Amino acid sequence: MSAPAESPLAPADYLEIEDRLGAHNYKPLDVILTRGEGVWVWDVEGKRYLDCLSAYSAVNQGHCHPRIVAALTEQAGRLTLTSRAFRNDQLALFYRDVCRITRSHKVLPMNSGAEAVETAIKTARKWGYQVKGVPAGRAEIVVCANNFHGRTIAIVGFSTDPAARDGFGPFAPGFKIVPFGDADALEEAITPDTVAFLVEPIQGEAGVVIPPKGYLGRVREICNRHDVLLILDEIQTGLGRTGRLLAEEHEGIEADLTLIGKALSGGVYPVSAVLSNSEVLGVLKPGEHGSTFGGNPLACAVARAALTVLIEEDMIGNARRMGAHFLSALSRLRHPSIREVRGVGLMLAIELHPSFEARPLAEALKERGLLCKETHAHTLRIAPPLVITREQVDWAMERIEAAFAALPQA
Ligand code: IF1
Repeated sequence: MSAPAESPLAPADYLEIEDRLGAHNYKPLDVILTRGEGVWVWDVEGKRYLDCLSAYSAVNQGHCHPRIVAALTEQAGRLTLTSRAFRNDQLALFYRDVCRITRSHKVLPMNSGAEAVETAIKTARKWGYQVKGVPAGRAEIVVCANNFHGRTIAIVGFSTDPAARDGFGPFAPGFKIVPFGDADALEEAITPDTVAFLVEPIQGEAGVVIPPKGYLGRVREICNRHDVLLILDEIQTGLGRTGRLLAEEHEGIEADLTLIGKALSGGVYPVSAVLSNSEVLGVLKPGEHGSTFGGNPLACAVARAALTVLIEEDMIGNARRMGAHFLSALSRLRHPSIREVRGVGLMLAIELHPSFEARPLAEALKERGLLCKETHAHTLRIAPPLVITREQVDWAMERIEAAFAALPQA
């Protein structure tokens, strides 16, 4: 069959060129996508798939949401980039919207998630020296084992994943690692030089690891008592994914610094931000931090539209309802390979017993029209766009049941 007109290459040619010319830092499923709409994506041969990854939760609003794309094209034709050396007429509107929606006092816009994390680390250290009074050069930040916060040198330096870290040193000092979900371990790790605790409310890359109930509440209390900033990385859990605007709401707490990215643009454009609920961001002075693209008018217009549709179209409520429906359907799956099914909102995972690999399951689901990605060897992550309907969840479940039925029993 010949490829559609908009795809100039045959499928095999895409693979060959990527293999020959690209760095091999990914091992994608061999599906070549060319179009997306809502929960659906189409490959170059016209086959349709239900997207159960949502670009790692960047496409929470669904592919090519018309209102976000309209904001992008309208702004792209007017003004895209001024740099922060000048002002633009979109930045204030973005600040106003994002602070109102997240009830934050201040915001600092960046582009990628990793940049938001780096920004928070710099800000927390500066706060530690200027406000907390930590002696120069001594600031410590506590992080969790099995964290995922991005790919920069500082960030991979405090990763415990050998694939992310090994061979990339030397790294930045000043980080201490404690087990995730263990508030006592955090308290023991804190010293007078500790300026912040950086944590994901639910660990994504680790395999959708949900901490014990009450963990974040205790963490908040410990941070308060020791004058330590709580930095929540909500880059994956935020913006509706878990059925709340921010995952911190599940435990009724507020972070000092909250990091958002990914779905802040609906997957249309890289936009991230550091939100501050106290005056922590106030420690930064002109010249101390920045970015050529951070806060550009195109990003601001896109992000405002992405936040607007998330709220106006009740995607957060839908994530809560469809997440509960999906989780209860997944919980009824019966197969000897399944160790546990878990999730919050539409951040779901099926963990297999150690003798079963998740990758062949992802391949089998792809053949049946469902795109999922394994995380590590034994966990399959399921995270569709938040616009998914009950019928689409049921459609996905039929494929998941069929894929398990076709798996070997042992
Ligand atoms: C890759 C995982 C997801 C993140 C959290 C910061 C960042 C991420 C909690 C950095 C990014 C991505 C990046 C992607 C794989 C991916 C991922 F599998 F590794 F864990 F989403 F589940 N904090 N997550 O999850 O944001 O700089 O990429 O914009 O291959 O690196 P970024």
